[in-house]
Amino acid sequence: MFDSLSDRLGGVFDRLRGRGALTEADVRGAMREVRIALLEADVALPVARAFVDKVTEEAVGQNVLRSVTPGQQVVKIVNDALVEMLGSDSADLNLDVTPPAVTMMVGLQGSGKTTTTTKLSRLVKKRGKKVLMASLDVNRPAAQEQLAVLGTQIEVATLPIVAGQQPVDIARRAMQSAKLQGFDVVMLDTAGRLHVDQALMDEMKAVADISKPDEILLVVDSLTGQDAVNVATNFSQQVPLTGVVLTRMDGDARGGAALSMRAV
Ligand SMILES: Nc1nc2c(ncn2[C@@H]2O[C@H](COP(=O)(O)OP(=O)(O)OP(=O)(O)O)[C@@H](O)[C@H]2O)c(=O)[nH]1
Ligand SMILES: [Mg+2]
Repeated sequence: MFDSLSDRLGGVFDRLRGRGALTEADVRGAMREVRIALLEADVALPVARAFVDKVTEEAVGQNVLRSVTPGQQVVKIVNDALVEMLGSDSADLNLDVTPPAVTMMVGLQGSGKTTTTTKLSRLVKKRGKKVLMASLDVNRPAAQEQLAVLGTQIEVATLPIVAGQQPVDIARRAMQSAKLQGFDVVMLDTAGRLHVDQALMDEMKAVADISKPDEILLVVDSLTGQDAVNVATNFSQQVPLTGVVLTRMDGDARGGAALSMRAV
C-alpha cells in the first residue's frame, strides 16, 4: 500500500545521500519534495505540513549539517519521524475487564463495521471467549439479518431480533442478555450514515451511555483518503474513541489515510 510513497521518498533520499556537504537550502528543497510525496499519497494537508515542519527543524540543525554524513543523517531523521507517525503498535482489544467486555463499532455507511464486527468476534471466539454480537442498525433493511447470517457462519451467537425495537433498547437488551447468559464479550454493530450527522451522533452517544463500552472503534474505509481525518475528528469529538480500524487495506489506497490517522 505504501509502495508509491516509498518510491518517491526513496528517490529523495538517494539524492540526499549522494551528496557530500549539504546546505540548509538543500535540506529545505528535499523537504518540499517529501511534502509533495506525502500529499500525493493522500496524507491530509495539515498532517503533511506539521510533519515536514518538525522534520525540517531537526534536519537543518547545525550538528546535522556539519556532520561527516549529513545526507545520511537527514534521511534517518525523516525515517524515524515516519516510523513514529505510523506507530509500531497494533493495539489489542481490551477484554481484561469484569465481563462482559463491550466493544462498540462506529463509522460511516459502508465503512466495514459489520464485517469488522464479525472478524473481531471470530478472533475473540478463538481465544476461548463467549461472544454475543448485536446489530443496532435499524435503518438499513435486513442489516440485523445480515449480522445473524454472519453469526451462524462463524458460529457466534447474535442477539435475537425484535422487530421495531430502537437502538438504545437493543443495546440495553444486549447487555441484559450478556449478563444473564454469561457472555464474556459483547460486540455492538451500529448503523452508519452517509455523512456525519447529529442524529447519528446522538444515537451513538445514547448507546454508549447504556452499554458503557470498554472499546469504541471507529471503522474507516482506507480508500476515504484525506477525508478520513475529518471523519475521525468528528467522531472523536462526540464519543471517546479507543481505536481506529482501517478497512480495505487490501485495495489500492495510497496509504495517506493510515498515516494521517496516526497523527490525529
Ligand atoms: N475488500 C474489502 N472489502 C471489505 C472490507 N471490509 C468490508 N468490506 C466490504 O465492504 C462492504 C460493506 O461492508 P459492511 O461491513 O457491510 O459495512 P458497514 O459499515 O457495516 O455498512 P453499513 O452497515 O451499511 O453502514 C461489504 O461488501 C464488505 O464485504 C475489507 O477490509 N476489504
Ligand atoms: Mg453494517
